[in-house]
Amino acid sequence: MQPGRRLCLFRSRLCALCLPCLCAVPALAQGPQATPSILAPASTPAHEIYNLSLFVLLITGSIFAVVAGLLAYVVVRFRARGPDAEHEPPQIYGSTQVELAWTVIPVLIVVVLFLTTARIIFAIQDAPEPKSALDVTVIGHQFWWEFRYPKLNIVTANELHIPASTRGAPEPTYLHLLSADVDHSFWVPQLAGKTDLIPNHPNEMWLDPRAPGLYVGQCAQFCGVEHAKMLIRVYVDTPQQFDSWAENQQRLAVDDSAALAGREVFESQACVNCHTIVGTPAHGTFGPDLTHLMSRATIGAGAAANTPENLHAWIEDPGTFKPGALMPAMQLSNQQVNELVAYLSTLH
Ligand code: HEC
Ligand SMILES: [Cu+2]
Repeated sequence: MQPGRRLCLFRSRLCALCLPCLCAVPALAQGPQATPSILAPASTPAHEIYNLSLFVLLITGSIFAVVAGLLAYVVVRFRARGPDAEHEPPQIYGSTQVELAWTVIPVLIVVVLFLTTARIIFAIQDAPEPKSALDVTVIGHQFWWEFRYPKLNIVTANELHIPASTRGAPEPTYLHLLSADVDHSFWVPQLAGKTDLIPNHPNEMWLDPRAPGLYVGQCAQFCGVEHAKMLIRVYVDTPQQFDSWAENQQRLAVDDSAALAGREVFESQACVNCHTIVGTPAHGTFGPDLTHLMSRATIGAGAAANTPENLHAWIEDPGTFKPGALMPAMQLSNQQVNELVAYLSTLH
């Protein structure tokens, strides 16, 4: 069965049982606004987690209300007052009924929470990958994301493009999570829970957002000094937008003779050891693929906007934006940096 369907069935059963009002809330909160909020789910796994957390909140909130209510009642009702303030109240010991009640009821509550949670975890983890799914390999690096689309022959960084899924034509994206160095964690709260990227231990997760737009997230596992600047941008495109994006990514790098000077600087420096520009001798894989650098809104995994001024400052010294970044300041002359920026600016 298709994953979205199975989860929906489960959800509708849950709703019919006990959550008729709560299920309406995420629908209202849904939307393409870029927020790292867990309260605005926009993809099936995120919806499931959101509904589960409301269910847990409902139960624990009721326990709190009952306990705090009884406590308040007892404090007020039996406060010391009048003539018998001096006397101790009657002491009661060993009530089997009370003991049983406060053992059995919490056990039942914990069992219900456990089963509901386990059921949602399995429903998300075991969802079979449909044929229409898009596969993306996500590789965590200190301190940026590499995205590979093996079926489409695309490699990019930090900004993930995926097609919007529709009820009629579900197009979930399956992420295969790997790491090039240390532990990282992929977390876009509106789309799914966190999943770690662990060296030598491939993990998986999937997303099926329906509303096109930008969704933001970040690395959620401390991975080194620049961990906080390891941001993720997920662009959910309409099918047409996605196709034209993919088509552009599959092209070789633009070869603009006006930027020849910059290209020569790039190819004569160590840049080529760390960066790939498809269609040129640059085949490095230590840093982000720069073939279509201009198709990205940010540089340095969200550390700065992708503008000529920021590119200039970045090449002069990446530490301006990201002090622990693993790209060295290349000690180039101002003219060389200007030429490099002119070249990189042609890489659409
Ligand atoms: C030792 C390897 C290394 C060398 C040499 C190197 N870079 Fe980088 N570069 C990186 C890494 C790693 C990153 C990602 C840093 C981060 O985001 O934390 C990066 C990021 C970049 C970015 C931002 C890309 C993006 O999408 O975020 C640009 C632009 C860039 N490098 C240009 C250059 C240029 C131009 C040169 C040569 C003058 C160069 N790099 C030399 C490793 C290198
Ligand atoms: Cu990280």
